[in-house]
Amino acid sequence: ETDGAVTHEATATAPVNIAVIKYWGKRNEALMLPTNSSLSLTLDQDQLQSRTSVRVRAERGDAVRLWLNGREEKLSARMLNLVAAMRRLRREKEEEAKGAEELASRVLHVASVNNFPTAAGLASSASGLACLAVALDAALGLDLPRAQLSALARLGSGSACRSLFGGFVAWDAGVNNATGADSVARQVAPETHWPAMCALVLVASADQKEMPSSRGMQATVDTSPLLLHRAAHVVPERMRAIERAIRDTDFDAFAELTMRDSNQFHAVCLDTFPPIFYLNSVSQAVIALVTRYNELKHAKDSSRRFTAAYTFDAGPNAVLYLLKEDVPEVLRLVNAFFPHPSFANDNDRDEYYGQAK
Ligand code: 2P0
Repeated sequence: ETDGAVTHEATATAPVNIAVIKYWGKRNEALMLPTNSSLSLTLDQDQLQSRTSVRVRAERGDAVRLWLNGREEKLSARMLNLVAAMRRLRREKEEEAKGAEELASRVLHVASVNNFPTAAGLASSASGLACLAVALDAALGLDLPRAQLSALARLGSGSACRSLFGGFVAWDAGVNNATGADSVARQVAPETHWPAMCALVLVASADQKEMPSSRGMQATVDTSPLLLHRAAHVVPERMRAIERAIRDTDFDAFAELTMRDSNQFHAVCLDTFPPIFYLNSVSQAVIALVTRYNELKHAKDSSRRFTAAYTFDAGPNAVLYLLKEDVPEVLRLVNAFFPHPSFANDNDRDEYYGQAK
């Protein structure tokens, strides 16, 4: 691109979040309203992040082009929605402030990279769409408040609304089906509230999943009676309980709720017809290992019941939540049971790890 072609440019980064009470299902797809509330932890931005640059070009038009991890891709309908909503806000601003520079109908180029495997069930859409909202906000000079950016990010991907906040973040389902105004993410506690809390991300496979989340959850909404039970009778109490566990920094309560909710999310996937399988044999081995480790470790020491809690999203990769003091022991355990294979050459290694490298 020549210098004159780009008039405004902004780059933003956004962190991944991993839910402990899982979002799965929309009651309204146009407004992106979930069937149940959810709660996640935003991970350290230095480890897993998306980075997105938005360039506003000199030429007029409503075209938007996207490069994801260096390859040009078509924008999804939801991304186009998000861009359209933010261009509308820019247009309103221009109409209010006479003489404001005309940016609302200019060609946009978006480049986004993840420093981790994309679409492998590691919440890449959450960080990616959160990042897009923040970068567009800056490139279009909107300067919107965080809560509004969160609601805009939700239009791109539900879980993205939680990545606008750090620490422990709830997304309340809300009850308003006309506007969705009360379906908002809010910070339950900042990361400094429980600094010992750590996440270990175990990559069992960096392959892209076969069933994208949005299609999978719609199939669940359409066919699973268990989802109705979960949304009405399980999640509301779990949201209260996990907020209590976080407030009291009660790791046992936090761990049990986390593992039970991961299990139930995968149960509703199995209850979908035809069924959806995100866990594989490695995931099952991780569940067995964590379960047995917790049992053996705390058989004699009844002051606690859990040292590590597993959770799985829409893919086979595990995230373990645990306290900092226990990281070395759990890492040793994981490395002993799942040793890194050795490779004859770089090609074999790259093939094994897919995009993860
Ligand atoms: C979550 N997941 O709460 C749950 C747990 C996966 C399992 O949010 O259709 O990519 O874009 O709203 O947010 C994955 O779903 O789906 C997800 P859309 P999204 O993190």
